[in-house]
Amino acid sequence: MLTEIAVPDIGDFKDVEIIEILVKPGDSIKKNDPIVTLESDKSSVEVPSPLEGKISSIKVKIGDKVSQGSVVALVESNKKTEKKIIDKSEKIESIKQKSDVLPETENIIKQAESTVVKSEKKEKTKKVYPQANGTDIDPVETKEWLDSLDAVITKDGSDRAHYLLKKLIDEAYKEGSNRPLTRTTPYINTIPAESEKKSPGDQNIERRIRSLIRWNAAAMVVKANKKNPELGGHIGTFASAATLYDVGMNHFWRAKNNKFGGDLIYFQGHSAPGMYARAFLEGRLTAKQLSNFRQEVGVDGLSSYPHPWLMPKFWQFPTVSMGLGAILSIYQARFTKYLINRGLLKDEGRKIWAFLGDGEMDEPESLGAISLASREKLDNLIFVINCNLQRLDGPVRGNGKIIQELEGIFRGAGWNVIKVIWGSYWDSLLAKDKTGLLIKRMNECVDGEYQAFKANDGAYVRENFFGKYPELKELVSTMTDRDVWKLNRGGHDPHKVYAAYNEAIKKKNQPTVILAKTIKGYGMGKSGESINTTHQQKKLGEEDLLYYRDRFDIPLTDKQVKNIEFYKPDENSEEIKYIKERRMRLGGNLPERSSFAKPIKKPSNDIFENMMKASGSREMSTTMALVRMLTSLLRDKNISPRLVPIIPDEARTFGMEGFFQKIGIYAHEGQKYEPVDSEQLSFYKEEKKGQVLEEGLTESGAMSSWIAAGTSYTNHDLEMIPIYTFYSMFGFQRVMDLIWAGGDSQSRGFLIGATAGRTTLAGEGLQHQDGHSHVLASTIPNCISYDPTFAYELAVILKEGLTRMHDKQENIFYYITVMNENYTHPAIAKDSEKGILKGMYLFKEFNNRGKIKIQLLGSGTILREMISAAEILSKEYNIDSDVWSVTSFNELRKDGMETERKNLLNPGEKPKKSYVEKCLENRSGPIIAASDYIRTFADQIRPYLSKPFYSFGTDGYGRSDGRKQLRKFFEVDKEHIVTYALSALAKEQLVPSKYAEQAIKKYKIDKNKSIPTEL
Ligand SMILES: Cc1ncc(C[n+]2csc(CCOP(=O)(O)OP(=O)(O)O)c2C)c(N)n1
Ligand SMILES: [Mg+2]
Repeated sequence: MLTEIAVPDIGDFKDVEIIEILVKPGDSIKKNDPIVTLESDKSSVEVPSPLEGKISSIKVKIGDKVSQGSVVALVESNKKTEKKIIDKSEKIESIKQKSDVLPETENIIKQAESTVVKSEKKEKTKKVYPQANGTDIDPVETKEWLDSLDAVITKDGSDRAHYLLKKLIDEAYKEGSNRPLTRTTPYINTIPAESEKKSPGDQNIERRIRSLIRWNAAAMVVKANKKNPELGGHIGTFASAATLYDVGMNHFWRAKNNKFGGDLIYFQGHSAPGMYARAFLEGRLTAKQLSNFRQEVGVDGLSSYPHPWLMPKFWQFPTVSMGLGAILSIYQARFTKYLINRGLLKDEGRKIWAFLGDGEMDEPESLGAISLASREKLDNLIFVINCNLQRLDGPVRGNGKIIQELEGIFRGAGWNVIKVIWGSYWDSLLAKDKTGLLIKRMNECVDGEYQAFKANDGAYVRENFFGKYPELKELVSTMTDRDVWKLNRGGHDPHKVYAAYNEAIKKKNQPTVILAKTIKGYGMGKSGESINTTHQQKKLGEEDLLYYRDRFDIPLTDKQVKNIEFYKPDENSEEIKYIKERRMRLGGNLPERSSFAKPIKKPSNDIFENMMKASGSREMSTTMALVRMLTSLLRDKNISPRLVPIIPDEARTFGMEGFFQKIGIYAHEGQKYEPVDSEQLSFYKEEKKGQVLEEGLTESGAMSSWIAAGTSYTNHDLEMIPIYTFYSMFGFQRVMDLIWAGGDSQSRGFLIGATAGRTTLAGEGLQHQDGHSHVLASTIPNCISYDPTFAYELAVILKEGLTRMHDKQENIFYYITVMNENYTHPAIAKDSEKGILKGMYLFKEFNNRGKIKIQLLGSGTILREMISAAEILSKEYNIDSDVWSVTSFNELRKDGMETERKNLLNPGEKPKKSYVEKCLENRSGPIIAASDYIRTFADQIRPYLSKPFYSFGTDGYGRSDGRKQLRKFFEVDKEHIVTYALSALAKEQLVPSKYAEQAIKKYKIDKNKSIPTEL
């Protein structure tokens, strides 16, 4: 039967233009295949077919205006008509007309009203309880309760005990008592000693290996600093974390190989020496490389911190800017699940581990995304926070306890928290502590005291920790001071760490955080153990080095120690065999960066074809042009699955809501509700296989997703094409550090600064109007940035970007600004592609008037002001001009810089010309350049020009007004350009100065107005 395909509910829009017809009569179509594309001035969406069949006829043509219900095509189908969407909306409409309140709603209201009356009548009995004030008012009763609990644990296990406790708490809450504080648990290990899974490793060998790694890591820093005291480095951090890394390396972290994708480890940035020291024992780095730690210029040295840019075969994740490792790893874990749920990656149970400092947790980026991790049930994510109680200057929480604080925060956010506070030597003391006094003492000490205990000795601990209560002093009375000193912290106990890791990897449906208590500068003795200056200790004297050697039994002679020699046992030694065997079992080496991703085939040319044509009288913004191109790319079978549109709650602003329905919003649990706009074409469709990453209001999170997707070619051997579209002001300015890390990570992808430009975004004012993102973008070496004006420029840039990043696999990324100003777009001029990509091309020549000429360079929407200015100059003043579209002052500068450098280094050779010079050298007249960004943007080409050059831009804070007013205020409107052009020509004595004076009057330009940076 014949069925009509009609335009569904398209929200508030009416009379929307058909811009594409995607089928023709005779075509077989499947359900959801796009039939036509509609475009309003706000967005561009495809109308999908509600049924399968064969197109019988098309009822519209391009340019027609349609509204909800307009028939666009007839389809021959076997099934019954599926005019479901419209039918349903009609039904709801009829219900609405009958009564304002639905009958069900009325019933609910009635029921609610009746209970309110009843509950008011209920008399509350007020009970008076004795005030406990933290003391036990009835120890016998307490004991009975505790005995009962003990019995339940013994008989039915801890899960049952937990259930009963929860029941009691819920009951107490219902009865009106304060809810007991469950944010934190006592200051003891989460895993009781008897439940620990013991490490299967050979502890003697592992200890020896760990000691060697410790030594070599410290020696590397000391050696570098002896060579050149400028070099810096850290010993204390890795010294505190060595066991945490070693247990992972020996037993847990699986490397990438041809059978498995590999776990991903975010190493704490300044613990890098430890990773190098292990790689040295594994035979991956040489002693010479270790000797060149922090020396990367002209020698085969090692980066100070993890930098994939500088050590692209070793480091995977740049982490040393505190906080970035945390947020990046969370979004990495989420992106891994995204790829799995979209069916692009096999679920191999890979884990993402992030090593973080306790001081680092104060960074907003460290904690800012933890709720996403639990909400998305990221059980592939494990945080290990090295709680050595110190940061750079002093204690992290001298007056409190960082472990307890973090426990509360992470538990509150829904994480599985495992505290590893005490080492095995404490187990027997805790077992003997029947009254709970030891735990009480553990709870009451603050971190400042815990730090002091380890900065002193056993006698001090006996006196100041145990000594507070006679019973506790008695508890350790048979122990020597040395024994007391040996009471170790959990993070230094390989068994405790093993047990925690083992639980963490098994946890389902929750991310895990391991809070490991350690000692900063562990083993450094007086030179740096647990003292406030530990962090920056990079020079160890001979005495300190000898102490360190003895402390860890390093088989080096005094002389070797004084020479700060590295130590690596023979290849056939137990240690080397063990370390290699462990890594072999775990699939290979870590860290290691590689990529076996296949390139993505470049899209066919016709995807961009439409954009190369003139838009006729049809006005559109470059944002809309971008949306159209993305929509077309989503029809390319090679590109489509790899596109990752990322949006931080701004899709509607950019007209991208059409993607919601077309490719779905990623939601790991699908959609559990019927969206309020389910009747509409662009309804809010969440699904497990959804492609859009709708991040909500988090530019940092969105940027982290972009990096995860942009580095997927190395971390998952799968190239993806992230396109993160943001309010341009909230891009570089807001998350520059993450973008920098994205560059360091060698991410590939597109960053789109939308609603860009200081005067193009009207109305929003000072905090929104971006006039400098391009300048910020220019500081990132592998970022290629463009400020295009016309749709065809954007198309050329996008096409080239895809080719360079995914066909040629260059490790670059693109920053492109798009605007929301609507105007018509001309067709691409012949042979302008190269110029568009290089940064400028001749857009138009005004040549028919006289002899006087001026060069006008415009970028973004200000190019249009330039074109208008050129028309005025031509018509009213007989002045000719060449109008250049500058797509990238940043690219022009790069080329200028490079050319200038080459010329200076080859003084005897004929100087080469920069591209901008070549464009302008045979053109006459002064040069005027303007953009919607601060003058610095256009100024970048000044050194490479031999003619008088004037640049204009939007320096100063933005403000609210319409575009015309704003451009007048910032002096980048056509009137100012005409005036300044006349003035520049007068300065060259090409025209009389009265022209400019007249223009100033004519355009009512206030000469006495301050420059906008002052207003
Ligand atoms: C954003 C940022 N700010 C400052 C620093 C300098 N810095 C490096 S490590 C450090 C202290 C880190 O303390 P913590 O996180 O506790 O690590 P620990 O060395 O104690 O393991 C500081 C301030 C940095 N790397 N990044
Ligand atoms: Mg610390």
